[in-house]
Amino acid sequence: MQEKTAGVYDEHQIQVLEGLEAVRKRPSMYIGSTESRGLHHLVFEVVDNSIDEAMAGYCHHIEVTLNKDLSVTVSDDGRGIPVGEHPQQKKSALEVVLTILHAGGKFGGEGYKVAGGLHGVGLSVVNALSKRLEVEVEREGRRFRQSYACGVPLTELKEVGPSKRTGTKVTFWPDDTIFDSVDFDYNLLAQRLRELAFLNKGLKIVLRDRRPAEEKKDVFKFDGGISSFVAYLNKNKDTFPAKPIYIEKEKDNCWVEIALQYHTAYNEAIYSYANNIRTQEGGTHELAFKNALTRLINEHARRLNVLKDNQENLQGEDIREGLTAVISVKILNPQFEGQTKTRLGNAEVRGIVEGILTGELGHYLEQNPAVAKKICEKAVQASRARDAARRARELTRRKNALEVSNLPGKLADCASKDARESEIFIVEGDSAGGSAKQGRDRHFQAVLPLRGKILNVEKARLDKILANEEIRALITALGTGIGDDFDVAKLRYHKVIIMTDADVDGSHIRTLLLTFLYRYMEPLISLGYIYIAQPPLYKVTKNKKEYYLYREEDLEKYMQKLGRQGTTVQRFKGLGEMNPEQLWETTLNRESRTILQVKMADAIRANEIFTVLMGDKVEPRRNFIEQHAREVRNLDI
Ligand code: 0RA
Repeated sequence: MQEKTAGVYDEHQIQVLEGLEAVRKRPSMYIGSTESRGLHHLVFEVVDNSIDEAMAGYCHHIEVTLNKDLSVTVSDDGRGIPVGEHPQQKKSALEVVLTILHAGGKFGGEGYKVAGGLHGVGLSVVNALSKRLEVEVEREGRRFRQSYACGVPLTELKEVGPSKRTGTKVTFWPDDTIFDSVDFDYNLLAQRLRELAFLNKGLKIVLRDRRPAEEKKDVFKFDGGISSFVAYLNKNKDTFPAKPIYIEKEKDNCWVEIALQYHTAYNEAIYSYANNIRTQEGGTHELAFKNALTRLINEHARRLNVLKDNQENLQGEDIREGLTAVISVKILNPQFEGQTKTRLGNAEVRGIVEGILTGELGHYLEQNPAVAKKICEKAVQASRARDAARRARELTRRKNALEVSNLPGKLADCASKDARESEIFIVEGDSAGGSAKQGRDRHFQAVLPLRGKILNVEKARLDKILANEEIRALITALGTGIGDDFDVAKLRYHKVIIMTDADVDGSHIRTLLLTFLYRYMEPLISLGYIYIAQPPLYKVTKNKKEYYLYREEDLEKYMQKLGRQGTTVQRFKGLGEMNPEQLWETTLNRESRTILQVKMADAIRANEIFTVLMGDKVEPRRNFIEQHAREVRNLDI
């Protein structure tokens, strides 16, 4: 073998080198970015290949290990990447997969019935972006091994011994000259691997961290599949029915799995997937689910006389109040559309999902009339509340209360009308509000003081939320409207800065505000418009020189540096204790302040956090707070 390929530098080799060079020159084109997201993408890329093998029915166990030497190993018990010579390329199929762009697993024989789509850029991209990669394949009773550096083979494919099993093991060292950091985040990997285990029922995925002194390990295996997923999403809620409703059926090569369960709170959480990829923008499968559900529940509401003849049909959003659902389809040629390519476009899926849901859920509701009744009654209540909210909105709209032309009295607006340069400080309390109003730069900084605590929107329906004075002032000031009326283009300030005291009440108010923004104006968070101000905790004065300290641990450092003699320390308990100049200098002035941007790493995690922090159950909240008490500064949702 050695002789056969050594020294051969034909057009194929040149193409390979050009391909890998292109990946190394413009990594973001292939993996999105060279920041943390792109780095983790490498792992998911390798795992996706094993998942494909699992979807084809040949792999039952995947292990992902973060090694001490900063490499990552992904191994599976699938059939093993083929090692025979590729007829056109004159090298092993394994080497083709690892060196040629887009040479996924879909060559030779039958290929896969279903293959993971979207980010399938292939193992060759991972190889090109790794300073070293080692692959081991077991199949046909033998074990093979090959090593690469920056995508180029270091060795021939070698047979290294016999084997009684089959599988593939890939270990790679991400190139630290390409990635900003090669430090993997265990929790981020755990979240996606857990999700993949939910989406592929019975598949065992083990994640290990061998970097710290004490090894960490999680085993994800769910025999209930997405039914376990829904139970997990609802784990801190009061739910009905006790076990999620679960549907699984195949038609015309489209495999459909749906799980749903209601809870007593009000938010709707639908997560849809096509070939294991989250379809954030929805698509035909999600539309079909919503349509069929609306039709079914209306039919049952009439049949059960929960909805009278003279009453109008229930609307979809009423039927989905308090619903958690996961929809997963696996199909042959998924078409991804939309701005972020996360909307499923396949038209044929629509009829299939509608048919399956109507048949299966219809059957369930007939068999379980008590559950059917409870769902219908909840929807009727939601519909009443929505009517009340609409009336409240119409009333306030007539009075222009939610219109920009009638800005709230306590808003001190800025002079600029250009949202891109404008910012608004949402300030706790009138006294801090006063200082902020005097201290700000009124050209582009607006101030809205809020009195006391705003309503906990996690425990109230929209009608009650809209009746709340503080929330109305906030909605009007921001200008976007909420719910159906929400329009991000109408946002009046591109920086919305929450400024609360550095105490327990302050963080409570901040969480209430974030909960409201997350549940009713979510795009403001995901588009990065929301910030948290960082006022100082102390002022230290020595020889007429002033130092502002923003972190508890800095106090001792400064005291040692300056000496205790003649040094005075002022602790700011609240924003109100700072005069306008101090507030400007430390917290408002763009030149000198720090503000934290609120980021949303993961929609599922964010939903979970807000449920825990603001929902009904006390026990999970206490646990969460105990767990995270030390890291409150980094609580990004
Ligand atoms: C192509 C064909 C076959 C298996 C694979 C690819 C395969 C690729 C990867 C990547 C990671 N793990 C994998 N496991 C399998 C099947 C060839 C056959 O035996 O018929």
